[in-house]
Amino acid sequence: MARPGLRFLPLLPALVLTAFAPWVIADTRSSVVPTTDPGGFEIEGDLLANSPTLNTTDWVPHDPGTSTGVLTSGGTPVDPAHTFHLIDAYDNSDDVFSTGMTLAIMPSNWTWTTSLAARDFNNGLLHLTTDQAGHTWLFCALDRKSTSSTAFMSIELLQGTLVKNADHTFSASGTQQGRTVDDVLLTFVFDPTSPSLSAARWIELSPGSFGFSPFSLPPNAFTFAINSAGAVDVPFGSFGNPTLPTNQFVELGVDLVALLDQSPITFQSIFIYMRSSTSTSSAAISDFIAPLPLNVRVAGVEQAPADGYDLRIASSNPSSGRVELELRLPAESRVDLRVFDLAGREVGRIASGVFPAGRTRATWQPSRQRRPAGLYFVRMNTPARTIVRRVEILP
Ligand SMILES: [Ca+2]
Ligand SMILES: [Ca+2]
Ligand SMILES: [Ca+2]
Repeated sequence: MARPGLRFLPLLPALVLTAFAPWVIADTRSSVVPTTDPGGFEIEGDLLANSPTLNTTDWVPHDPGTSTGVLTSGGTPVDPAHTFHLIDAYDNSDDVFSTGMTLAIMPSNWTWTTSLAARDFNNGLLHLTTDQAGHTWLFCALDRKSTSSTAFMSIELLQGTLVKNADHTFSASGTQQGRTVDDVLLTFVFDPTSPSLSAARWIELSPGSFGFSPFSLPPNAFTFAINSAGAVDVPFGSFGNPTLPTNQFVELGVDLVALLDQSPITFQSIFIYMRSSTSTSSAAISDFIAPLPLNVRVAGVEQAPADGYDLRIASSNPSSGRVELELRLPAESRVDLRVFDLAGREVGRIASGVFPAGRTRATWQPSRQRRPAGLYFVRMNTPARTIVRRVEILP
């Protein structure tokens, strides 16, 4: 279903390294995200609106306060175009991946069975909304039955369709047996003492060889919280109970703008599943929630931003060496142009000074010895605006 009301403006992502060393940001980051939901959406580790912060939106209604839930107390989405309540079976009636399924097996080859999940979900809550800057946010809340081990919760955003079939297979339309270059995989590590969120992107690692490649989440582009402080109310029920015990609930929010580069992209499916580790290849996959069909168009920003500032990669990207850049300024302006690696280390200063209005060319020539192949960010700073573009340097 189309969501014409949503607008997605991309920005800076990153990739690189190996498929085995995800860029992980640890820390619990409770916050009220300034979305257009009344009062903003509160990510603090419970489901109740107006609590503890008054007049903030959350998953379910709660008095007192002026804001409300995006679901009813019974768990029904108030706006079914933007909020989804996925319900998964639990205990022995659950649909789970067959033994031997891993993240390295392509979706078209996955199979499932019915049994008790090693790591069990019951509810998956999703809410797509927009912040005051026009960025689209994806909020997700998940429960888990067991606290006996760390849970690795995956949220995969696929450009292709993904359907669970009655004959215990899946049908997936993505280009590489179900996945498509630039599909996104978010992973929440539910470790109560060290929770973290990481992201990876499906890329062509070498000609004909594909895999997930980690990329950093910009610091202001995500938030998450678990119920480490105690049980939380779940009015519509979780694993048959009206509350979820300590450390069995997580909610997170991601600014989708920050996951994307300049290229427009459409996600047609969102798929939530558990896996056994952070590995994006060998991890066993266990419980899943039936994939949700979406049609979320994330517009590119090849079109210059309305204020006239822009930074474009004028040479091919990925690049085998020299990177040509084009700066666009609506007025004479001080500009600082630098390059950073995935860890945020500055690796190059391209230009610094006052530049004229209009278009100016600049060049970054990475040193082959000091700048290994991988992903870099080019950042243009002006007093009015900061723009970051992703550049991939090929081996
Ligand atoms: Ca909350
Ligand atoms: Ca399931
Ligand atoms: Ca389940």
